[in-house]
Amino acid sequence: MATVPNQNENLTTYKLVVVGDGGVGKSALTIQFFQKMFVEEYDPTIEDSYIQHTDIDGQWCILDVLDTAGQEEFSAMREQYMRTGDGFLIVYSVTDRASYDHVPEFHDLILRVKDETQFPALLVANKVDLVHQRVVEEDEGKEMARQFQIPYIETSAKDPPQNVDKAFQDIVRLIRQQGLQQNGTTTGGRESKGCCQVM
Ligand SMILES: Nc1nc2c(ncn2[C@@H]2O[C@H](COP(=O)(O)OP(=O)(O)O)[C@@H](O)[C@H]2O)c(=O)[nH]1
Ligand SMILES: [Mg+2]
Repeated sequence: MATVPNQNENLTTYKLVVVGDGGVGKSALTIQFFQKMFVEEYDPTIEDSYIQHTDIDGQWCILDVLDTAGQEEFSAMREQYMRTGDGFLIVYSVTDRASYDHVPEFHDLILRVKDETQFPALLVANKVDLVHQRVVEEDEGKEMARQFQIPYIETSAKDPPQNVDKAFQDIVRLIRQQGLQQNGTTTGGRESKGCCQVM
C-alpha cells in the first residue's frame, strides 16, 4: 500500500469500495482510473486497494479504493473496507443480465454492514462500449437506481474510457454532500489546510 507523504497528512481520505459480480469490470474500472490504462486480462481473484491524491472540484483529497473480488469467500480486508467505507460503486455489466439482477444483493449488503437505510453509493452500468452485446437498457438501470435513491452512471473502462473519472469523482461529491465521512478515515477537518471540507 502506498504511503502518504507527510505534507498531506491533513487531507481528507475517502475510502471507496467497488462491488459487483465477477467479470463486470471492477478491476478494469479501478485500474483505468488509477493507472489510465485498460486491462484486457486481470486475475479475477485479486482483491487489492489503491491510493491516490486527487483534485476533485478544486479540493485535494486522498482516494483509498478497494477493488473487491470473490464475493462468496470471507475476506478480512473486504470486511474491514465494507465497514469503514465512505462510499460504494455498485457495478454491473450491461452485457450481463445476471449481474444487473444481483445489484439489490450488493445494495442490501452495504446497508446491512453500515446499519443504515441510505448510504452513499453509485450504480455503475459498465461496458457500454459493447453496444451490440448490450442486454440491460439504460431505462432499467435508471429504474434500479431510482428504487435505491442512488445516482446512475454509464461507463466504459475500455479505451477511450467513458465516465470512469466521473464515476469516482461523483461518489466523492455524494459523500461530501451527505457529510458522512467516517471519523476513522477522515483526518483533519476544520483546521486543516487544503482539506476537503464536509459540506
Ligand atoms: N469492452 C469492455 N470490456 C471490459 C470493460 N470493463 C472490463 N472489461 C473486460 O471484462 C473482463 C472482466 O473485467 P474485470 O475488470 O477483470 O472484471 P472484475 O471481475 O469485475 O474485476 C476483462 O476481460 C476486461 O477486459 C469495458 O468497459 N468494456
Ligand atoms: Mg477483478
